[in-house]
This record gives sequence, C-alpha cells and structure tokens, in this order.
Amino acid sequence: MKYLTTFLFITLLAIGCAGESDTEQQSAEFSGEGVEVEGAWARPASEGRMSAAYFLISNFNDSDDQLIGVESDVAQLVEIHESYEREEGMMGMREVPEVDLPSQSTVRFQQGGLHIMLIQVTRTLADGDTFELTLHFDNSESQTIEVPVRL
Ligand SMILES: [Cu+2]
Repeated sequence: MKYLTTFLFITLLAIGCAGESDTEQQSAEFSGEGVEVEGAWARPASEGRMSAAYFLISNFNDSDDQLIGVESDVAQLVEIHESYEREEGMMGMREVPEVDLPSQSTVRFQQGGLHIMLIQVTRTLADGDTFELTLHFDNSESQTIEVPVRL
C-alpha cells in the first residue's frame, strides 16, 4: 500500500497540474449528436504499472447525462479519477463515482484534472499501441472507444 501511494505521488508529479475548468459551455458552432467521445489517448506504461487515459466528452443532448463507469481488459482496475489540491501546492487524486455531463457542454478529461486511471495494466502499453475502453452513461448507450497510446 505504501508503495502504491508513493507511485501515485510520482505519477502525479509527472501528470502535473492544470488550473482550467473541466467543463465548457459551448457556443454557436457546437454541433453533433448524442454523446460524443473524441481525442482519446493514454500514457505508455509497463505491464503491472499505471496508465491514465484522457478524452473530451461532448453532450449534444437537450438533457444532462453522467459518465457512471468505465471498463477495459487492459488493466486490473479501471477508475474515474480527479486530481485535486490536497493543500497548498500538494496535488492528490481520488476516485469519483460519476462525472456530470451537462447538456450542450464538453467535459475535458486532461492531465491534472479528470482522468481514467488504469491500475496494473495487463500488458505493456507502448507508444503506438491501442486498446479498447468502454464508457457507461446514465442516460445514453454505452460506447466502446479505441484509445491510442502516445507520449
Ligand atoms: Cu488517478
């Protein structure tokens, strides 16, 4: 457990901190259908270590939705995480049960913010590899996306 905590901390340092908000209210040219996941990517990791995945989720529906779960066979444990400031200058991260996807908005999963934590990856994820990630929503159908691994 102590090892894991240390490793989380080191990873966090590598992930860094971004101050901007994770949700953006969209303007005129925002168009699409349903819930769309774009720009997915994940960090490389050796087998047994940790990776994180990032993407944008846009909710084009007239009603709010929520991301309520993620699944992948590429890791022993797949969790929705958020980074937060534990105290002045000290970043931590924690699991969140769900993420709000407000109507007509884009929620950004990014380094230093919301992310998908892939704990104990079942194979080495090298730059150029891909894996599948399934996202479950409260109101929309589940989606399986292809996630490229890159630096
Ligand atoms: Cu995390």
